[in-house]
Amino acid sequence: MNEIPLENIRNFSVIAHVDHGKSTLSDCILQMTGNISELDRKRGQVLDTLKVERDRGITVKAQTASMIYYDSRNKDKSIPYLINLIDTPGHIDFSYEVSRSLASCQGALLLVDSSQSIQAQTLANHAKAKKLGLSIIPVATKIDLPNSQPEETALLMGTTFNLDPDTVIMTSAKQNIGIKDVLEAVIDKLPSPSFNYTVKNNICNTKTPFIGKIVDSWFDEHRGVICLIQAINGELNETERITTYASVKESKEIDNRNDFSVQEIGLLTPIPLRTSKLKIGQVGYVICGMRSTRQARVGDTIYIPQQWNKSEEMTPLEGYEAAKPMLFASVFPANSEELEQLFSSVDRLCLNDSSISVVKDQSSSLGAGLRCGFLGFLHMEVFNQRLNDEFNTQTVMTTPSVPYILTDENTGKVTVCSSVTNWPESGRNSRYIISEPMVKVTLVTPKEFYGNMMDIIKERRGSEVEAIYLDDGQVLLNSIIPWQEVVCDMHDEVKNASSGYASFNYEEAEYRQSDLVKVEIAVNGEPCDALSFVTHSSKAINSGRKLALKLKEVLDRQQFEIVIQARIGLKVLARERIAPYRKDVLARSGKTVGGGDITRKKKLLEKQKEGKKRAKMVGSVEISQEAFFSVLKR
Ligand SMILES: Nc1nc2c(ncn2[C@@H]2O[C@H](COP(=O)(O)OP(=O)(O)OP(=O)(O)O)[C@@H](O)[C@H]2O)c(=O)[nH]1
Ligand SMILES: [Mg+2]
Repeated sequence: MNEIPLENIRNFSVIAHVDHGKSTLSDCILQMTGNISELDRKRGQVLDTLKVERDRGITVKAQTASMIYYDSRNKDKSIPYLINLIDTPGHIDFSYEVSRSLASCQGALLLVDSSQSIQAQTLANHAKAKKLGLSIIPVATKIDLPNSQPEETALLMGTTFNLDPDTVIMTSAKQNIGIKDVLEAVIDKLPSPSFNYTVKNNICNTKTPFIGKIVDSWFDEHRGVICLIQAINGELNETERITTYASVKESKEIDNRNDFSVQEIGLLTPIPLRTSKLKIGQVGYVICGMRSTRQARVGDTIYIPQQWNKSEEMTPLEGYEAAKPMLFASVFPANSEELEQLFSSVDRLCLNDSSISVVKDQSSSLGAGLRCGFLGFLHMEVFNQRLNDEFNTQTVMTTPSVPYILTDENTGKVTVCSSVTNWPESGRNSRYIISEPMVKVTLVTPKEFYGNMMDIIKERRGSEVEAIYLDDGQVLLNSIIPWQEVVCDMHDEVKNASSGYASFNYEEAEYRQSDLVKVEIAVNGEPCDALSFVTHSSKAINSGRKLALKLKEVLDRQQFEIVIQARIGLKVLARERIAPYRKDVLARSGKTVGGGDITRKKKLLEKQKEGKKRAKMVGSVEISQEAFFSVLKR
C-alpha cells in the first residue's frame, strides 16, 4: 500500500439528493474491492455507522473509506490504485458535511435515482462541486426498479448539467450492475491529488516536512481523540511527535503540553487497518493520545515541530469555511445535577460535528445549560439523539429560534436576538425595528402538485415567486420566504402535499423588516421561555391557540389544576385548563369510608384540598422532552 505512487491515488465524494442511493452504492463499491463482504452488507448499511443513521435510514456524517483497486484492463499486469471514497449525507441540514468533503477531493460521483429524476439537492450539490472545479462523474442509480427510467434520466442529466448523456453510468447497487464502470471512470476521469505546499529556504531542516490537514475527528472512550488526516506534504510515521497549529497558538490557554507522540496510523477501510505510515495524498486515521477536543479541530494543520527551525514559521493550511448557524436552541440536562456531564458530552459531540456552535446559557425556568446553533431542525434533532445514543445524556431542549436583528429606533444600536429570552419587553417593542432572515427557496415539483406548492409558499409569507418548467414535466419554483417559516416543518408539509415527490433547497438571503411579536407561554402563571416563541403578528393568535391546545394534549394530568396561557404582554390570546385528578379519598377498596359521619367526610376532603394546595405551590409542572418536541412542530 505504501508503495502506491501519488499518481495512482484518487479522492472523490459521492453526492446526490436524499435517498438516491449514495450509501448503498458506496457499500457496493467497497464490496467490489473486497473491503467488505456480502454478509457485512446484509447486516445493514456499512457506511452508516451511527445509531441515529441506522434508526432513521439517513446519513448524517460524511464517512471516508479507502480501498485498493486493481485495474486489470491492461492485459500484461494489473495496476493498483488507492481510492478514497467519501459517502456524504443528502439532507440539506447536513450540507456542511458535503461542502467539507468536496473541499478535500478532486472529483465527485453525482448520483440521480433513475426512478425519481433530478431533485433540489441534486442541483445544489452539483453546483457546489462545479464551484470547486471538481471533475464530475454522472451516475444513474437503481436501474433495477420497475419504475426506473434510466434513458430519460441520462438525457435530463445531459441537458441540466451540460454533459454527454452517453457518459452517464447506469448502475444498480442492489444487483451489482455498473460498479466496475464507476471504478474505471474514477481512474480515467479524475486527476490524482496535487498539492503544492512550498517551504521557504532555511526555515526547515528537511526538504519535505510533513504537513497534514484534519478532515474529521471524533472521540473514542478508550483511545481518546482520533483524527482523520489528509497528508498534504511529506510523510508521517508512528512514534514521531506532532502538533496542531491551533493548539500551539492557544497553548497558554489549554495546558503546556501541545505535542503528541503518534501511537498508531492506519487507513479506514472502513474498519481501521494499521499501516504505521501516512504518505502524501493518503487519508488516514492518527491516534496520538490527545485528550482535549480543542486540540483536534477539523480544518487545522498538523505538523512535526522538530522539522522546523522555529515552529512558529510553519505556514498553516487554509481551514474549512466555518458553518453559519441558522437556528438556535438551548439544551439543559434533564437532571440538573448532570450539568458537567452535559458539558463534556456536548464538547465531544462537537468534535465530530464542527458545524454546531455553543455558548453557556442560563434560563429562568430551566437553570444552567448551553445555547447551541444548528443548521436546521433535523440537525437539532439528530444532535439531541446523538447525545442520548452515544453519550447517554438526557436533555431538555427549548423551542428553537432563528436570529433576528433588532435596531433601536432611538439610538440606532443594532443587536442580534437569537433567544426568546432576550426578546425586548413588550410595550417597549415599539422602540425597535425588527428584521428577520429570509431564504431563497428552490422547490422542484411534478406539475400536478404545482397548486399545492403555491399554497404552501403563500401560507408561509413567500414572495417573488418565479416558475420554470423543466424538460421532464417538473416545475422549478424560486421564491423568497422568511427562514422562520421554512425551518420547522416546511419539509414535512412539502412532502405530504406532493405524495413525497417534491423537494426543496434553500440558501441564505438578506434580512427584511417584519412585524414580529413574542408569544409568551405561561404555565400556571409562570412564563416558560422554553416554550415561548416569536411569530408574525398575523399568525400570533392562531399559533398561540394551537400551541396551548397541543400542550393540553401532551401534558400529564396532575393532582392540581394546570392553566396554560398564550399571551402577548398582558393580552391573553388563549387559555386552556387541565383538570386535576380528583382522587376519591372517600372510597377505599370500593367501600365508602366514614359512613354517614359528615364531619369525618369533611375532614378527609379538607386534607385532600391541603395536599392539592401544597402541590400547586411547590410542585412545578413536569414537561417531558417529548412534550417539548411535539409542540415544536407547530
Ligand atoms: N432497488 C434498489 N434500491 C436501492 C438501490 N440503491 C439504494 N436503494 C434503496 O434506496 C434507499 C436509500 O438508499 P441509501 O443508500 O441509504 O440512500 P442515500 O443517498 O445514502 O441516503 P442519504 O444518505 O440519507 O441521503 C434504501 O432503501 C436503499 O435500499 C438500488 O440500486 N436498487
Ligand atoms: Mg446515505
